[in-house]
This record gives sequence, C-alpha cells and structure tokens, in this order.
Amino acid sequence: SHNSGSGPPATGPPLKDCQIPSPLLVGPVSVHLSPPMSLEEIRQRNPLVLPGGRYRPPDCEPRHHTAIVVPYRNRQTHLRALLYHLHPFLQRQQIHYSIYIVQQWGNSTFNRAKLLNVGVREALRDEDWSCIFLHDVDLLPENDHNTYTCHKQFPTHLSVAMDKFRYRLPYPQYFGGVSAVTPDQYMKMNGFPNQYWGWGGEDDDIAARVRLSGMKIVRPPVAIGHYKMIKHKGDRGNEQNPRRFDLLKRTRLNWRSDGLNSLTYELLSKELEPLYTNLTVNIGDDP
Ligand code: UDH
Ligand code: NGS
Repeated sequence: SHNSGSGPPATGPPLKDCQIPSPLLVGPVSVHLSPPMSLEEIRQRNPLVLPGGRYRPPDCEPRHHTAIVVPYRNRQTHLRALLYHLHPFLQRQQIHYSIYIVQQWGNSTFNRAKLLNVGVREALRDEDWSCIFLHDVDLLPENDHNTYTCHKQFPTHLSVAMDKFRYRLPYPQYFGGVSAVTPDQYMKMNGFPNQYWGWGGEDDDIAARVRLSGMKIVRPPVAIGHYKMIKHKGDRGNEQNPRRFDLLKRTRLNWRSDGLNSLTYELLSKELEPLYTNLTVNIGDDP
C-alpha cells in the first residue's frame, strides 16, 4: 500500500478519504512575481511541509501520491518563486507530495531529460509514488483545477497554455514545460533519452516515445492549463544543441536502447532541505 513507512501514526481513528474535487480549490489565481521571498519566509508560510519538501493533508487520507521532479542548475530566484507558489497550490489539492530538485553538478552541458531520468529513479527509491511530475523551474501554474495527478493509462501534458505562447500550444505535438507519468507509463516508454545535451528537442523525443510505445498524450482543457513563465535569457551551458534534429530522426531506432535501461550517473548528495529534496548528481558530459 502507499501508506507504508511515512503514513500517519496508527493511533486515533482512521482518516476519511479526501474529497474529490478538493473543497480547498480556488480556481484561477493571479501569479505576481514581485521580489522573491527568502526560503526561510516561504518555510514559515508552509508550516506543515516536512524536511525534504514533503507534505500530506492532515485531515483526510489522500488519494494521490505525487513526486514533483525539477531539472535544475543555477536558477535560484526561479526556484524560490516556484516553491513559494507550488507548496500552497499542492496543499489546496490535498494530495500527498514531495518536491525533488535534481541539480546537475559541474559545468558540463545541461541535459534536462537525463536529469529527469535521475529524478524519477531516485524519487521511486523513497516512495511508491502513483504519479511523477516533470516540472521546469520557471513555470507557475495559474489555476488549481489543473490537478497534479496522473491519468491511469496515458502520459499527461499539463502546460498547454503558457503566457509566452499566448495561452495556447505552440504546436500540436509540444510536450515541454510540465508533464506527468505513472511509473508504469515511464517504464513502458523506457524513460527519457539520455543523449540530448544542450537546449531543444528532448521534449519532442519524449513525445515521440509516448507514441512509439503505444500510448498517447492526454491534456487538460486550455482554459485550465494556464502557466506563467518567469522571463529569462538562455543559460550558459545550455546552448542550442546542433545535433537535436539528427537525434530526433533516430528516436524510432533508439528509444528501446537509450533511456531508463541505459541510465548511468553518480549521486553526489541527497539533502532534505526544509522545502525540497536536493539531489546533486554527476551525469557526465557530452561525449
Ligand atoms: N534549467 C536549469 N538551468 C539551466 C538550464 C535549464 O535549471 O541552466 C532547467 C530549468 O528547470 C528550466 C528547464 O531546465 O526551466 C528548461 O530550460 P530551457 O532553457 O530549455 O527552457 P526555458 O523554457 O527557456 O526555461 C527557453 C527560452 C530561453 C532559451 C532560448 C534558446 N534558443
Ligand atoms: C521546439 C523545440 C522544443 C522546444 C520548443 C519551444 O522547436 O524542444 O521549440 O521552445 N524542438 C526542437 O528544437 C527540435 S521555446 O519557445 O520554449 O524556446 O521546447
């Protein structure tokens, strides 16, 4: 069962199942990005969040168990804005959750998809999560009816209406930003590619894997899947990947051999920070 280990103590009457939808939802929320608060202030505003960024609703038995995995390097102000916003958002949804920041160590070229693979594998060591969210650090959900739970059969793409794309998909197959898989779906598609070093294409590869492994992508309505992106310039160490188009031509040949089953990395540290679990990982470099 999902309760093993970190559930509430076995004293007192059992909790009733949480209501669906959560009575705490407010719908659209305005996201303002005025001076990012300190981590200490954010912690004080979220007193029920446990070390590692874990939470479970105190008054009811949650029906969903979601790990939020964030690929990360050197985006401190974005991270604070995300934590400030996401903790209350998820608590209103009354789900059991934990936030994992997967930090690429060193100065090698950034590799978003490989960091996501690491995050999924490490999160599943902790807990039998029913759902895993793959979440860019600079995207803030603007409507809490966009629930951070998984579809039973198919991977979900959540960020269908980002402000920078004028609140619609930039193209029909777009799978970037925020998406979600169950552990079963993740295994079925052999995870994500490890070979995309630098910016671009890895999200398109992941979308192709969904189809090639016999699944499809499900999405919330555009009116619900609103996100605000924190504006920023391209990062040093994440230049456009000139190989991305060639790699994308080979997804059909490569997806079974490159992914979860070929993942190698070195976990350098795992720290339970007050608002998140910090995984620092050496994922190597572009060969
Ligand atoms: N990320 C980091 N640090 C980096 C690079 C990326 O944390 O140095 C993470 C972060 O979670 C980010 C995600 O990887 O949200 C995706 O990064 P991205 O730069 O590919 O995408 P983003 O939507 O920006 O943040 C895209 C526009 C700027 C680059 C334009 C290149 N032509
Ligand atoms: C496509 C990229 C995706 C990217 C999307 C949006 O062209 O990785 O643009 O980019 N695919 C390729 O390069 C093959 S954005 O407008 O956010 O910079 O997610």
